Amino acid sequence: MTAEISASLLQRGFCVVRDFMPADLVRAFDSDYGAGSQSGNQAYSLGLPGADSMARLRPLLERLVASLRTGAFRPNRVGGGVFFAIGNGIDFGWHQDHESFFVNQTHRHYLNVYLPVRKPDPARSNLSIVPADNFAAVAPELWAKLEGRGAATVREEGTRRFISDDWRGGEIGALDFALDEIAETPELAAGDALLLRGDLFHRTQDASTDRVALSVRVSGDTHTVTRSHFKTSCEVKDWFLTQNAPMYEAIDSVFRDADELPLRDLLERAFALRTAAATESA
Ligand SMILES: O=C(O)CCC(=O)C(=O)O
Ligand SMILES: [Fe+2]
Repeated sequence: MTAEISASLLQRGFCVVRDFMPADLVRAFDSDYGAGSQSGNQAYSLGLPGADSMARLRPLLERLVASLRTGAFRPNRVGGGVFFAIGNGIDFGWHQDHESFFVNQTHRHYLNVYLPVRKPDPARSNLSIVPADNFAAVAPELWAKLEGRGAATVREEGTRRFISDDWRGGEIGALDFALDEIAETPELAAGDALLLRGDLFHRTQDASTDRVALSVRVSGDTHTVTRSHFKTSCEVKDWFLTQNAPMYEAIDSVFRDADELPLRDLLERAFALRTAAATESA
């Protein structure tokens, strides 16, 4: 099973693991969602899970991460989780994730563990995704520019369709086909896990049911991140920075003292600063 997961993440960029979470933990997350705690990120409305449920999920994630250790795709650092809920207005078009790219600066070893915890209909309100091999088969040159990356959105202007670069501004390339033509939509039930590489394009399948999914991110944290990447921006990135200002200010202050450092050090220093700030303002 482990070898299969590693191989599909490498070749296709995703993999479904059925019944990843036991039913009682799914129920605990569903009731966490009901308690209504919200992240301070104003870019979208994200719910926050409880610390107890996350502590119970963590060993399952650590086991998954350990099983990927010898593969060519090696996320290693389990982060926090957020809820993507249709009831909170989540209904995204085609994109590669933005904020994880602004922080990690690459999606080479970045994994989204996407876990529906309230799922009225397995056939609806899933994530539609564009598998890496499907993209590479129809547009190899464009996919070569996108693989391992993030912060990109499919946009339309009149009849023209293109992929915008929401990190540096401008566009990455034109699309002469719709991503829907090469997309796949794995059917998920509550408790299943969709493992999804950070560089895959994905969108909300539909907003017709009251679905809630927990998304936990696993970073590869050994590569070097640079001030110059962090300082590179455009209108869209500038907007994200203002919507989640305390986090980006903490990162900015780490880069005041360092041109570059391993991602793991950036995350630890920025987290320490934010904790200190929270204590001061409490
Ligand atoms: O839950 C959704 O519909 C969107 C989730 C998403 O974009 C993500 O997990 O990055
Ligand atoms: Fe996303």
